[in-house]
Amino acid sequence: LPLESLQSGGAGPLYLKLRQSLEEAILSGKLNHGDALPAERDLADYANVSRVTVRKAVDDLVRDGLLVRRHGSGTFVVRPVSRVEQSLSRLTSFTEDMARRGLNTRAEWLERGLFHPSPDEMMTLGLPADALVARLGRLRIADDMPLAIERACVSAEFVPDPLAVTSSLYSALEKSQARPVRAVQRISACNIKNPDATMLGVAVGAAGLSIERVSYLASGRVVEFTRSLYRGDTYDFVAELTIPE
Ligand code: 16G
Repeated sequence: LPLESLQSGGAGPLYLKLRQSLEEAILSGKLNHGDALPAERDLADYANVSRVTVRKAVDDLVRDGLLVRRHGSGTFVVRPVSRVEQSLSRLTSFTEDMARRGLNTRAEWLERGLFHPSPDEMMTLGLPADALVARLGRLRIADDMPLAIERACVSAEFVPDPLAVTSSLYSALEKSQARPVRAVQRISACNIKNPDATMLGVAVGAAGLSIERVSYLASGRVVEFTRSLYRGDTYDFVAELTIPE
């Protein structure tokens, strides 16, 4: 690592210079994705700076998603997911989308259970006041990179046992013959606030896409009302346009 010259070269706080050297090492491939970062003490000795300086530089890179801390095992270089290009005209599931790209998905559950619907959910799903809904709130992660926070709401008829949904919601719906065939999706820009920013590993205020999907069965009945927050720095939504008749 080209850290020897930190003390001498240029003005500015040391931790920023260290941050920049580490970032360059990551981007140039000197530090490979998945590599463990040397221990804080070793880095401090090597770069001839204090451990506080090392910690600040590393904190910065963790916040920006280049490094990840794993409890008990150290700090690692994150494999960058190049931008995800997502079609706006195909009704697919997150799990399928990522599998097609060869990425493994996992979820951190934020909420999973049966609830009385909020007025919003009741109206959108067209449910009577005494109905129950399954809420499935997840941080969605592909190959260790958190990409989105999704909060799905479906009638309990279709997902009577939310705890049995361990991976894909759409495959659970398929099992109850209720996989949607059509959806309306609304996308708007937002700034990501906490706690979402921390979960997604982005800076507070970073650009996000807030997406609402209402999906339907062939009968016209609403199946799903999902509110999602996607990272603006990783997603490109692409639609094909045609000239109106
Ligand atoms: C997508 C959908 C979401 C749906 C989920 C099902 C968007 C913005 N959202 O992420 O509405 O609930 O797929 O994925 O595309 P799953 O079957 O992997 O749970």
